[in-house]
Amino acid sequence: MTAGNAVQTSSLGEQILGRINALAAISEEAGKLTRVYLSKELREAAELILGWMREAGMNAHLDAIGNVCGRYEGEQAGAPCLMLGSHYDTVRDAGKWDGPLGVITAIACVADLNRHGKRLPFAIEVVGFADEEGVRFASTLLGSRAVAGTFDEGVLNTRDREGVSMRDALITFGLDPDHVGAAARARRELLAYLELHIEQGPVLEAQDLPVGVVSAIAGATRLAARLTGMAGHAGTVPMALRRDALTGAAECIGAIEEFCRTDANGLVGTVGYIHATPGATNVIPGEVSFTIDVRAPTDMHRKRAVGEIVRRIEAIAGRRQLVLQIDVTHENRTAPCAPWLKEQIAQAIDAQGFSVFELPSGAGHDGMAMIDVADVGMIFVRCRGGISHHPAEHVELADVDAGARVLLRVVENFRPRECHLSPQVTG
Ligand code: HGY
Ligand code: MN
Ligand code: MN
Repeated sequence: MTAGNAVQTSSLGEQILGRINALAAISEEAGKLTRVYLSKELREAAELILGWMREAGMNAHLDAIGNVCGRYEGEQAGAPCLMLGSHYDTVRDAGKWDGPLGVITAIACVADLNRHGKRLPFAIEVVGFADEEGVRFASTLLGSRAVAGTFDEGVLNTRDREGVSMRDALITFGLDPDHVGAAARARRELLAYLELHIEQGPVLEAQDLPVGVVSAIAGATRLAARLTGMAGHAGTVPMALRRDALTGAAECIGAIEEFCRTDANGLVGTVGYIHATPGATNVIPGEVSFTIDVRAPTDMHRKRAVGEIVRRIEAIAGRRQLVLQIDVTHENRTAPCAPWLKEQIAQAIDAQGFSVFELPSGAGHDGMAMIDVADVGMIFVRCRGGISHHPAEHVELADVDAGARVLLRVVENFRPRECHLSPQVTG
């Protein structure tokens, strides 16, 4: 896509699809898509995205935490902005749409404005957040928390599985860990934060709709558990005398699944990672670490569930004479989307000839952090079978195009809130 008055030779969707594939080629694993926070592949992806932003007529830079940031001025330079965005990091063995679709679609919308020489009464900023998934370091939403001014500098000392601290990883990436605070923005600079993202669930497909309006983003609690028993000889220690950390963990994991499965109110619990040591066939595991991800439609329900899950794990550990260490590593409250933004998204969907359908997000998004500095709106795009966090993640070209046209329509018809138009808006 070239800036200026280039003839539009392909649909928005086709241009977006080409860039989705280009970005998906940047991975730290051959044959899989994995691009974690502060990796050299994330840096390579950042340079590619910054180039696209500049082609679209934006000033673009990497901010102090590693987000890619582009700005397209309005009629008056320096005006508050409508911020569009999503994340450009991925989970391990990821699909190519989760995150990048929102970033690339936002850039395509700005490029369309630029191609037609359009300037709006406000600026448009596009941000690609550097760490929404929280794969490398236990915490998550690091990029959007930095922008929202809620970044906890204590996480700089967390280490990845290779023992590299976030502090050192930032330095290797070319950033100054003591300078992360410079990424923070003031509320008065942002009219709203608007994110387009794949649904990552089956609801839009079941409704036979290409797009939807997000009502709220479900909160999440992540925990790290460690069970310590006694390693021993697999051939000589009688079963009744064992303190096997791995069979203890297995009972805990079964208990988590059973508790969530029998809950009637949408509770979900996941153990996504487990590691047993010493890890030899003929040695009884002495220590096991595993993660727990708990989500529910309301914060109260989730917190109650986390309390009950911890109690059940404590009881199992006690009965098996295992030492338990369990910590909350990350917690995000449910983030409601702003009614005035939902209304403008609904109008854009209707104007594009689609039925308006509102749905909650079970997946977490950067809007959970951005809500601390701006009102949040989200547009969901249908994905095949609701599959996500999996290489089979897929969006049909027509839906890519539909999402782009809806986002562009919201942007071109965006009406800031009255409070933003009065000069005394404070930060
Ligand atoms: O885990 C989530 O819900 C998001 O994809 N990071
Ligand atoms: Mn994700
Ligand atoms: Mn995502």
